[in-house]
Amino acid sequence: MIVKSAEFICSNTQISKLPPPVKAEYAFIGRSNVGKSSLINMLAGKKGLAKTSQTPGKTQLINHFLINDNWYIVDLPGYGYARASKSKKADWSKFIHTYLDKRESLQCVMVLIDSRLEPQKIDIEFCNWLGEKGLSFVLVFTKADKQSSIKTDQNIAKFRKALLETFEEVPKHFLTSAETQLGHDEVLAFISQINQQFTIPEINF
Ligand SMILES: Nc1nc2c(ncn2[C@@H]2O[C@H](COP(=O)(O)OP(=O)(O)OP(=O)(O)O)[C@@H](O)[C@H]2O)c(=O)[nH]1
Ligand SMILES: [Mg+2]
Repeated sequence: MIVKSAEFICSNTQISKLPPPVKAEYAFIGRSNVGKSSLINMLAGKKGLAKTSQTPGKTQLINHFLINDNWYIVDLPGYGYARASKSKKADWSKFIHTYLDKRESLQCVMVLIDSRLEPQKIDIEFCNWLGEKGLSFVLVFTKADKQSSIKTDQNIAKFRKALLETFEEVPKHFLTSAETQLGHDEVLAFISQINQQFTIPEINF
């Protein structure tokens, strides 16, 4: 897929104010600072589209970006931001879980995992929650440029093994780098394939 246009549509804290669920939508989620906003910019080919930061906790809203006038990328706040207050963490968590569970047009959750790290409990737990809810998801390993491919492969293998404790089959995964554009074509091809089968969901108002 070639991205011809990418535009910011809206930021929200309220589910009721999201754009109508009439276009295919892909949520990008993962731990704070994993590289969600950077990956979105890399895929969209537009550097300043989603705001990135070295300080975790930058993205605090549900942000919709319209790609090719046809489908949405959604940038979500990271989970596990240690310095947020307990009540704020609980608020975000409830809000994100409600969004993921209820959004009719959500086609796939892109779960971002830092490829430099050994499996983290919080990521495994999040995947397990998606599994329990029956939401389809893929794993997107980020920051592949930061270490040797041997190390990356080891971490991916460990993560897949950890998921096999609760899943019969491990979901598809992608290896990416916002720096080198690794994974750009593969992730967009995957999304394009799903888009072709998208039909507007029936909504009960
Ligand atoms: N080397 C390298 N650095 C990256 C990559 N992706 C992100 N970063 C850096 O990691 C930091 C966090 O990136 P963001 O894209 O803001 O991360 P985020 O997941 O959106 O963070 P929050 O919105 O705070 O949850 C920034 O300093 C980025 O430049 C990558 O693929 N390679
Ligand atoms: Mg962000």
